[in-house]
Amino acid sequence: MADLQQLELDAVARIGAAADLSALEGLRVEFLGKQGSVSALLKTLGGMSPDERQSQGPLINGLRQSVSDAITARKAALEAAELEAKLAGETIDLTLPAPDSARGSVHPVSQVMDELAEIFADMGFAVATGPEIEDDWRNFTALNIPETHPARAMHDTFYFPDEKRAGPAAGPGEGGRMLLRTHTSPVQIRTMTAQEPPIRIIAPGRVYRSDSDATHTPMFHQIEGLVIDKGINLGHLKWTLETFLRAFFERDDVVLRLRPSYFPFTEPSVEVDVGYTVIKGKRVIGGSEGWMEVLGSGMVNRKVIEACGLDPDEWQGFAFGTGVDRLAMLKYGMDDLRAFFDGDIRWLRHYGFAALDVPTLSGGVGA
Ligand code: 2NL
Repeated sequence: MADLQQLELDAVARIGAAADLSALEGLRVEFLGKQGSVSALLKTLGGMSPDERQSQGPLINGLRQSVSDAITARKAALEAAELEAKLAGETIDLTLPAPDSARGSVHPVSQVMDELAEIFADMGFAVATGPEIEDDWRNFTALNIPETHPARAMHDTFYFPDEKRAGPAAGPGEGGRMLLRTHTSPVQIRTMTAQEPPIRIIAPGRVYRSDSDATHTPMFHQIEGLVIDKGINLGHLKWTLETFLRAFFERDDVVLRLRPSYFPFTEPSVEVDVGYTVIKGKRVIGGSEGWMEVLGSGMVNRKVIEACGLDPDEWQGFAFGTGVDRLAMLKYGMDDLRAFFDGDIRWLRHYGFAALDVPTLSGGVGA
């Protein structure tokens, strides 16, 4: 009897003094574990006479309960202290001063997008946007891209798996396979089917193609432009692109070269090169020592105008398209497209722009 009381006093005192959770666990094993001292006492009940068991049972069970309660209490106290220490260590001093200068910067793609929107706004173009998940009809069919065109192949286009909608659609709103848009042209298709001409829009945004190497990323940024009005001709196209490229590269000596080309959605189609001059081994836009391709364009194909429900004898137009990432590389002198999307803070610090920066030709133009 006196032994059990002494045992309880000692055990509760040692538990109350356990320094941490692992020391406490050691004590739990020592008293209540399979080979524990309290457990051993409980086992002796089996060998006792009924009278003995009647008197000893409540005492030994009482001891087990006190030890168990002491462990639970100590555990709660140690955990509370641990949390308290952690919170104390994580205190944020809100009275600290703000950083001397802003830490973030504007990504070159955002900078160039803003420049493009501003230049075209000055020429009377509105900015149009649309969904990145499109249907087969708006991305391909309405643009006179045939069923057999290589761009439609699985290895170029990211299609969504959807058996119910399998196959192309014949008209707008008829469903058809869903896909990640491969260009921003479906935005122009949406504009032409939703509003009356005259139309003057640019459509900037993300586009997706199943392609990946030093000069291609599966997602990139495109900008397209569209004008639909009466009596539009190639002269309007050339003036618009020349005015745009001179403003963008901030030089009056930008020279354009128009080469005949082919796109299903334009007829005739023209590829646009800008001239460059080599200064100290670097290509600088302006002059005509060499040529770099910067845009694809042409007069909107009659079939595209018809597909959008307009009369091609009444309405004509021109369209163009180019890569925003590529324009940024040319203007600001980056050479690896993949770095655009790595999110490396050092690259962003080097090439990023201050929030209200005025664009300059600092980087020159790369290859
Ligand atoms: C390129 C060429 C181009 C267009 C895009 C277009 C859109 C409509 C109708 C007709 Cl709705 N054309 N867009 C036209 C010519 C070229 O892009 O090389 N892009 C990277």
